[in-house]
Amino acid sequence: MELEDIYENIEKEDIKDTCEPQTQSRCQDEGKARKQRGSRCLVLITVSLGLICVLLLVFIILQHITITAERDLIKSYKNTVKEFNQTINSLQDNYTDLMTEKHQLQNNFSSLSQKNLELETRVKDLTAEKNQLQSNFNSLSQKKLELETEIRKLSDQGKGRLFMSTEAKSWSDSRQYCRDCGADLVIINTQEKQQLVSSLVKEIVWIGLSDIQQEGYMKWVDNSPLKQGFWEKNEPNDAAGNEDCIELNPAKPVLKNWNDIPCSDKRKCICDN
Ligand SMILES: [Ca+2]
Ligand SMILES: [Ca+2]
Repeated sequence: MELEDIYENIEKEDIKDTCEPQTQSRCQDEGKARKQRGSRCLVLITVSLGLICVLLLVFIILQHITITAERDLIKSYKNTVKEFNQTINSLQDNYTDLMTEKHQLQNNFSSLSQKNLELETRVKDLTAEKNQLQSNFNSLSQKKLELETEIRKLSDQGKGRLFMSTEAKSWSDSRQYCRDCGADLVIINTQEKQQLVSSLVKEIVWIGLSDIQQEGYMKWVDNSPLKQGFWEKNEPNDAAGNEDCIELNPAKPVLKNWNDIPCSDKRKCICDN
């Protein structure tokens, strides 16, 4: 049964119960008015319920939108956190690599510092050696100047002209070569002349000294006796009893470069006129 019918029946019952026959017409008018008011109430209730439904629907939609937005936001947060963690892990890996590289560079730096110290020490040693060599060079230059001065002095004094033969011969043949040139084998009777002859020759040569005439009695070619000898160590030794002629070896120390050898050996010679 519909609500409108129920209201109508109730009203009819009310009218039947309350109206007298003589006032039947007026009662019908009142019933109609009540019926109209009931219809308005019904419409009002229906409209209210509709509005409530619409409001509920709007509320539900808004809630749905809000929840969806929050869910998307949470999802976005999760992605951000995940990316942040990945970035942290990547940075940690980079940090580890950089620390390893730093240690390697520190080791390289230590090694290079050690090498630098060694090179500095080496440079100091070489500098000291260079200074020593420079000093020696200066000393030798000074000696060279002195020898050149001595050569000029000897030349100026007209004490003869030294020259070397071009062919290796025995001591006697070499002396004959000098004589054929108007000279004789060189006589060395001073330290200065020993230094001069030693500086002039580059190979072993005969000089004008021998003990041919009497063993152990050294004489120059002008028959003057030997006063000062510049012998090698343990010379003269007259080895095998057959060493009577004297050679000068410029490769030996300048004041210790004489040796007695067999006169038949072949050498170039120094002549002095
Ligand atoms: Ca001898
Ligand atoms: Ca000897």
